[in-house]
Amino acid sequence: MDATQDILIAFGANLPLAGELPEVTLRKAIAELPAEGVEIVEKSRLFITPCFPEGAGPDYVNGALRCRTEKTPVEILSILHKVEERFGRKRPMAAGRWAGRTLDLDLIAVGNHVLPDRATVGQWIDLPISDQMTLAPEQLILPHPRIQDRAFVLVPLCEVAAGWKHPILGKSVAELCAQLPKMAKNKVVAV
Ligand code: PH2
Ligand code: MG
Ligand code: MG
Repeated sequence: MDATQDILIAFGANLPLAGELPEVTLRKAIAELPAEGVEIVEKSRLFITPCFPEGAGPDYVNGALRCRTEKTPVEILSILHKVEERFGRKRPMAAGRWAGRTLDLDLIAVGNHVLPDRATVGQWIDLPISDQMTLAPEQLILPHPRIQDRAFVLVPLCEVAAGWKHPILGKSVAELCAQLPKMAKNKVVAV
């Protein structure tokens, strides 16, 4: 892989792990990435964000990373899953698609890669909200198909990758963030 490409990772947690607060778990989990070959270039602040869907669980702590690595996208994903498992994450999640979690590490983008192809990513981007509740892609989709909707991803991402341009939507992180309702952004509060 091209080691100069920006790897964007969103992280979050809303359940304690062995009595430790989500922000403690997040800091420990992120600290494990370099040993796995994922170098952290920049880390956002941590933000408290209302659970999505609203009322489905405790607030999350969210943030974002810009990283460098020579790993492939699929290798990065498996590293993220491995670290999630070390911090109490179980797959598949018994409690459902958007259940609370002790640790969530989401691969948001790898440079301007589109995986598996533009048509498939386009379909996932356009998925109606009713289907988003029940359908989850089986293969890795890049860029992550929901970034443009989510203040809890875009606000932290603005701190580390404001200029990254979405290869399908043709907009930067800063532009996507500017498009979100003010109300949604105001609820994403730096710790
Ligand atoms: N992650 C989810 C579901 N809901 N809500 C917030 N605020 N932040 C998240 O990271 C989040 C969520 C599934 O990954
Ligand atoms: Mg995830
Ligand atoms: Mg997630």
